[in-house]
Amino acid sequence: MNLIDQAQVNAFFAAEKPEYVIHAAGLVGGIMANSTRQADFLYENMMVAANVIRAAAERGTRKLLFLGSSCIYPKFAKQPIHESELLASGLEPTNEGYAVAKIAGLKLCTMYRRQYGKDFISAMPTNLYGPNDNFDLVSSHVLPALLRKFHDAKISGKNEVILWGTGKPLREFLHVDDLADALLTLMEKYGDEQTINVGSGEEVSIAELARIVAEVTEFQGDLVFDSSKPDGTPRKILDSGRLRNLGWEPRISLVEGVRNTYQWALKNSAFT
Ligand code: GFB
Repeated sequence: MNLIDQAQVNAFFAAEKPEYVIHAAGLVGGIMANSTRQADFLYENMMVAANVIRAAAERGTRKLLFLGSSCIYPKFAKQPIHESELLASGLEPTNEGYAVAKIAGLKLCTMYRRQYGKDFISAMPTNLYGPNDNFDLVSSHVLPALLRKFHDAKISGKNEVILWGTGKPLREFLHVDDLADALLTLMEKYGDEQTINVGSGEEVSIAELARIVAEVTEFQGDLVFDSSKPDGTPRKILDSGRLRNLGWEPRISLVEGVRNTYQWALKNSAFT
């Protein structure tokens, strides 16, 4: 089904009448994909959100959870970022299109709650990674990209890997299995109009992440940072206190998560 096509979405909801909807679909990517395809990222993610949320409201969905991303917050938001920072100042330019689409989606959930009394909620995860990730070297996020780069360099005997930017930006990472667990907690226990953050609380610099990936992939060469490529936002660690108050805690550490993602990628030939 093409979620951009409202007629197809309406036909699906009319036929299936889903009681519960977790909206995790969208056009997603890392800093390069976001910064070079801003119109696509804004249009496609806005259309998908509008179609699914509207159809769910019209077909009696009991609860809908809309997923956004930590990039909805201002570039220079106070860290750790509390949900109240939303729209407090300007966005990070490299992913403005995606961020505006996700802000529109979370606001649509809020407005359906206010006008029609719908139990529609939204959650903003931090940078996600894990099995079934996108390992394409241009469109992917940093963690899968580094797994592939270091693996390929080790296999081909190269003694250096080129990374984008300066390596200085800080990022928080959350394994998708921890995210799935958080979403079940939210579906069971959360019913407020304010969006809610889903973060691990564990942040590293890109250079530190590269060292973790080098150790996991047993790459022993040099790291070269290409500062002609964008760094993006300097830091975006989330304040996930409101979610922790619901009893959720992440269980997968970054090193353990990188290790199991690498094992999954090898087993599923994800680098070819
Ligand atoms: O994960 P990433 O692409 O997106 O980049 P963001 C994170 C950081 O890693 C940036 C650096 O500072 C990149 O310069 N980096 C270093 C690399 N080497 C690489 C590489 O080989 N590939 C990639 N991709 N990055 C995204 C948003 O921002 O965060 C999305 O664009 C979404 O919309 C996602 O919100 C969660 O973390 O900068």
